[in-house]
Amino acid sequence: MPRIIRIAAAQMGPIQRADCRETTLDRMCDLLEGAAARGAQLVVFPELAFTTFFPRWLIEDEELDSYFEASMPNARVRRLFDRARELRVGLYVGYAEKTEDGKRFNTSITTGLGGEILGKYRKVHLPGSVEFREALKFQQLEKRYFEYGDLGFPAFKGPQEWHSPIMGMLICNDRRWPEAWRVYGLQGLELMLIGYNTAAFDPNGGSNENEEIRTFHSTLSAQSNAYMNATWAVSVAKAGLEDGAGLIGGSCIVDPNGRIVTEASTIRSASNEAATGTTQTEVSPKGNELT
Ligand code: CDT
Repeated sequence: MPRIIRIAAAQMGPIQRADCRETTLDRMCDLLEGAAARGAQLVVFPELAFTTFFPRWLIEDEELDSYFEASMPNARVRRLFDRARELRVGLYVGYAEKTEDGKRFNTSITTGLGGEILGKYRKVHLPGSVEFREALKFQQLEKRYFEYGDLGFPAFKGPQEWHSPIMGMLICNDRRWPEAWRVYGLQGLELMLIGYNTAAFDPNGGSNENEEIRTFHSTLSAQSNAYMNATWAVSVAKAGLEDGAGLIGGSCIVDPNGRIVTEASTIRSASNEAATGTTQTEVSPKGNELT
């Protein structure tokens, strides 16, 4: 029997440092509504979805704190989760987490139809540096702001309404490391969810890799690892120019044969959908629908 779940990859456009949370949340709610109207049962948002990619800046004190969530959901983001629950849609959302004992992680959660947290993941492969690099306008300070994820790679089961898929989560740079996928693969992974913020070019003026090869590597990571682990993969970008720093798009949904079922064609905000099952023969005829 086919096991079909309809999933939306909610690629987001850029979020500027000066943008307010409410506006970003409005945008996320719009993407959620659009996806739900087209039958999505699960909407996948990017890494650090509520804010700009703040590790590119040296930030301290109050501003730094403002990027972190002390609990999830909380008052600042609750309406997204409330609406998802009303619509009976699950969410994957990446966010900056601050724990009760003051630890900071780059985290994602997946919620179920009733808003319950099905799984939580803390990013293991943190790129960048701890130290501020004086000579550079744009930093990559994930190692300064976050601790290495301490939850391992914990697979979890989706609800019966999604045909109980064995699910896993990764965050951005994690997707480039086959061991991370393999640990999930050994737990019987059927559906991998990934959010990312990947630079489209060196914002400090270097010219080592262009946007095309960066997007190719992103897609290649999803396709090759999906194939090698016989899993579906949903890989979702925050894309476009954030305060002059470019982010690739390239959001895609990949089947267990490593084939792209649907992908974003622009770096704009978009909700791309595909109905997924556990083999390529279970993909619905609407699998290639694009917004
Ligand atoms: N946000 C994030 O993890 N960015 C990384 C940069 C890695 S440098 C190859 C990424 O994988 O896009």
